[in-house]
Formats: sequence, structure tokens, C-alpha cells
Amino acid sequence: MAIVNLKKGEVQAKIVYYGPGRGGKTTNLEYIYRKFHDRIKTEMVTIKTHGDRTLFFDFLPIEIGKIKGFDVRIQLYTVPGQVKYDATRRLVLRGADGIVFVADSLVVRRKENMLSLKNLADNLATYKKSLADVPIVLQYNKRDLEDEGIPLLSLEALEKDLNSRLRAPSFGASAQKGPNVVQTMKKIIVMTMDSLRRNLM
Ligand SMILES: Nc1nc2c(ncn2[C@@H]2O[C@H](COP(=O)(O)OP(=O)(O)OP(=O)(O)O)[C@@H](O)[C@H]2O)c(=O)[nH]1
Ligand SMILES: [Mg+2]
Repeated sequence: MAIVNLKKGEVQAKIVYYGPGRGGKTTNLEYIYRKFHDRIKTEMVTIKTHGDRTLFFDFLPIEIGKIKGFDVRIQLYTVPGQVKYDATRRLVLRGADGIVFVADSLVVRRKENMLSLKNLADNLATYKKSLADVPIVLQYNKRDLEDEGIPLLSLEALEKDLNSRLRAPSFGASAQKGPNVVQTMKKIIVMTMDSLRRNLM
């Protein structure tokens, strides 16, 4: 849940990166951390299992500076994507002001993407919310693998699978190489701030 301090002119909002295991959520935050290290005063907190799977969550606080006169702080989180960590996912999702859904573009991950989006809707429902209630941006990750001849779902196919009802803003991206990682984050921050402002008025 956002913390808004009108007296001090401060806003703190929570944005959660959600999506199937190995889709690239942690890699998004790692890229952002490298890119904006001068604005990030603390270390990125990350708890990993052996290998690179997220066990609990990643946490990255960023100072954005002033937006419409408010000092804006954003807390980025990732959930663990592995199916078995559903209770943790639900906990991390709690109070999210905005969501980035990171889908895996690999053809072989098609079903996992759709199941994860369904899982997101189910977990939001436990907080009496639906996908329509929370600002959300979709990211179709790993587009760089196209150059390596690995079969990827087309952006059109991903849109059809995941976004035909939602109609949320979406980006093809590569969390590993960088294209559209920052754009994804900027979009969700703007949408989240707009939604907070609407709710304050
Ligand atoms: N080629 C390529 N590999 C990527 C990209 N993004 C992530 N990866 C790789 O995919 C693997 C999984 O990435 P993570 O960021 O750990 O995935 P995650 O969504 O955090 O996974 P969980 O923590 O299990 O939910 C890692 O080996 C990454 O290096 C990308 O854009 N392109
Ligand atoms: Mg992770």
C-alpha cells in the first residue's frame, strides 16, 4: 500500500514484478540496479536458492525525485515464480500499487505464462481485487533469443494469449541486454502515480 505524506510531500509506492519462474523478473531488477546505482542508496536485497531461483523475493528501493511536487520513492519487488512458492507470492503481492507481469517469450513457456497470469488474478482476488483494479504493464521478455534461433512466441501471439482482455500497455524486452527494461519501469511508475493521484482526489 502506498504511503502518502502530504505534509512532507512524500509518496512511497510498491511495484511488484510477477510472472512465471525463470521469466526474468530478477534480471529486470538487476539491470535497473546497475543502470541507476547512483540513485539507489542501499544494496539490492536478493535471496536466492542455489542456482539463481528467487526463494523469497528481491527488493530494490529507488528515489525517483520530484513528480508533481512530490518526492517519490518506489520500492520494486519480485515474487518467486516457481509454482510451489504461492504463499510467498501472495505475501509479496500484498499492497502492490502497480504490477509488471514478466512473460517468457519462449514457445515452450506458453502455458506457464498463462497459468501465472491466472495465478496473479487468483491471488489478487484474495485481497478482493481484480486485474482491472491495479495498474499493470506486460513485458514480453527474452526477445534477444530470436537472434540465436530459439523459437519464440510472436508479440502478436503473446498479446492474444495474455492481453486480449486486459488491454494493458505491453513491451517486448530483453532484461538481460536492456532494451525496454527502463521503459517498462517508467510506464508502470507513471501509471501507478496516476492511479494514486486519482484515489487521493
Ligand atoms: N537470453 C535472455 N536470458 C534472460 C533474459 N532475462 C532473463 N534471462 C535468464 O533467464 C534466467 C532466469 O532469469 P531470472 O531473472 O532469475 O528469472 P525469475 O523470473 O526471477 O525467476 P524466479 O526467481 O524463479 O521466479 C537467468 O538465467 C537469466 O539470465 C533475457 O532477456 N534474455
Ligand atoms: Mg527471481
